[in-house]
Amino acid sequence: IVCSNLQAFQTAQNALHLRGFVLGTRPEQDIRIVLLGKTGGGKSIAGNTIFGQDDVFLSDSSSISATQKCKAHTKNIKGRNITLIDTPGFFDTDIPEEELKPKIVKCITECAPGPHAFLIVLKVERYTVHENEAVVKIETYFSPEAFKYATVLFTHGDQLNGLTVEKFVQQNADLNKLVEKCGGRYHVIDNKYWNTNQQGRYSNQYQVAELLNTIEKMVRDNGGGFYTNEMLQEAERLIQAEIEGLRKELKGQISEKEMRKQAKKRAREKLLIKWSGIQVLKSYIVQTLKIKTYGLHDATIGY
Ligand SMILES: Nc1nc2c(ncn2[C@@H]2O[C@H](COP(=O)(O)OP(=O)(O)OP(=O)(O)O)[C@@H](O)[C@H]2O)c(=O)[nH]1
Ligand SMILES: [Mg+2]
Repeated sequence: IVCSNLQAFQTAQNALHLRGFVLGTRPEQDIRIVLLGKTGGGKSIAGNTIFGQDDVFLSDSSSISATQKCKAHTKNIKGRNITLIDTPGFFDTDIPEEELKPKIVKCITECAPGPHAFLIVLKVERYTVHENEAVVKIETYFSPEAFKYATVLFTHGDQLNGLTVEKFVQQNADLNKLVEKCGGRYHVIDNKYWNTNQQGRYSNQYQVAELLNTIEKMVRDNGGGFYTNEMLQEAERLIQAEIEGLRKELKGQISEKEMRKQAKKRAREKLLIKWSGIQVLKSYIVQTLKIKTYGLHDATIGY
């Protein structure tokens, strides 16, 4: 009896493990990661660092706000399709509502049916009131549910000046609190000075590999699901409807990937009209980051 109990226990354990594996780390499953943070924090270049390329997302040191529109790019890293969604500085922007609307709608359609991970991009720098504001703002926008999917990514790691990143976080109560809300998940890169560091903990290569491990683990811990809410779901429904329309219209003349791209564009135009009555900026962002999460069973996957 003891033996068969043990066997049953092991079978259950294996099944559970397998379930976690199947749901969480299906290699064919795309992982969608959205980069969020203040303007000039290094979101775009961090995207390039993660992809190990310097030309995916554009950055311009001479302008105040370099990224004007959300841009998504997918690359296969170690057999896994990683999509990064770069955003403009949503958290500190004074852009008028009307200008912001299409940007947010683009972000929602690029993330639909929802991101697996939010990367909160913050600079390593001496603490200022200004920085504190950004941290507090992020905390108010993120619901506890959204924090389950969030990781802090520090840029300008060179400015640690020999301090360990753990010490840097500990030194600051608000930062510490933010990191704790993100389940203790954080990494540090330097988009300028650590590209050529080949070894050691403080090199981009090491930190990016660790970051992707952290995200994989987080996805697994979240049961393989991604963050979603009503707006993201609505966007996805519309995209799927547009794909169906295009499939009939074009009868296999274009690839699935191209079809989804075109469908997203059409969906965006419709959503802009549909959501035009909604008081945008704050409500969009708040709604995007709040509400509930669906597990894999409720979600559409496979692209
Ligand atoms: N030294 C150093 N400079 C960096 C680092 N990351 C970004 N920069 C510089 O900071 C500036 C802004 O970087 P971006 O990646 O464009 O910042 P962003 O967050 O995308 O900014 P917006 O698109 O305006 O929201 C650029 O001039 C970068 O070269 C870093 O880790 N170290
Ligand atoms: Mg940018």
